[in-house]
Amino acid sequence: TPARQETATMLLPPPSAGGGAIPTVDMSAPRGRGALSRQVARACAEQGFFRAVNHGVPPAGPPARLDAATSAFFALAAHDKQRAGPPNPLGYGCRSIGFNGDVGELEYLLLHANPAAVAHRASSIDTNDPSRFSSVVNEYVEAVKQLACDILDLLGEGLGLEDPRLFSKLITETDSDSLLRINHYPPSSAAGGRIGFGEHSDPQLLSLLRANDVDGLQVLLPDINGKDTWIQVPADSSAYFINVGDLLQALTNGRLVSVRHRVIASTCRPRLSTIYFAAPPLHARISALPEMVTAGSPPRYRSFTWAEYKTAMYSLRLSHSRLDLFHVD
Ligand code: GA4
Repeated sequence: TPARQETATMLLPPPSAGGGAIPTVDMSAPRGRGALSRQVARACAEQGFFRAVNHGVPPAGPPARLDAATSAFFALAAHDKQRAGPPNPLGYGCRSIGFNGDVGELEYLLLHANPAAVAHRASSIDTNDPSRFSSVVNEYVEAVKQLACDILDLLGEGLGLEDPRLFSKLITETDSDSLLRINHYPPSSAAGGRIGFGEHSDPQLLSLLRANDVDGLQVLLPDINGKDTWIQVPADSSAYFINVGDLLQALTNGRLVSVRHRVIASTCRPRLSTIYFAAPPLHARISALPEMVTAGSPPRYRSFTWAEYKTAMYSLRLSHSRLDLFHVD
């Protein structure tokens, strides 16, 4: 059962300190665009994960303003925060994750990234100045969406797609289903740490995470012997951590891999992270791109819509490898 798996991970040897195993990509393209697109595609194919530096989002701008607004919200009394909950699936949540019994040592805000949805939620999150809260969220979403498009275009180029902008077009549609999640992990003194957010892969196309300088994120990467190993991702508040989601794995017929990751809360300071989940519209049909299908690699997954995938994901536990349900054969 998933609950038993979670306990088991805590009994494993401590994860490797993995600064070196995590690819770092300098988004300012010091070696030119061609080299950058190949580097991004390679990281997403081999690890499904990389650290983006010189990404063009000024830390003192939208990220700092969003951190201030969300920290102020998490500092409110519990009953004030509950006004923005329960997460159904959007809104304020505390400990409980999803609808099937998953729990983690955290509280969070889950918002739809579109401005109308943000405006609708804002009045229960910042009762004094909802329009300020909305504009802080919207300007952050604009900045991070731009970075997401840059990365998706580089991936399209690096993979040699006939239409290199195909991925980014999915997330710039006005009815794109992208989300913003802000996680607040309280400090923990438990030996070995406690599960902040259990092992899972992200269902969407691409996730872009920014956090304060408190460690906790771990990714499951293949080591030199090809065996999967949990790698500790050293905190870097000036970087974005990018991971491939299930939909990008399906569209590329498995060329890009949706990485499993988790958060272990084990420090004396709270961790604050903000993740943008870039997603297509609900009606978008997901099937392997013709360029990714060859005689040697036939389609791995049956075609599905994002709406259909979401229905499956909300009916399953967090740790489920849900893309397996769509595997052909
Ligand atoms: C994991 C990635 C994102 O945080 C998220 C999560 C979602 C939720 O918290 O509502 C899910 C989880 C995530 C996948 C399986 C289901 C749905 C909790 C859960 C048990 C917002 C998402 O899109 O999928």
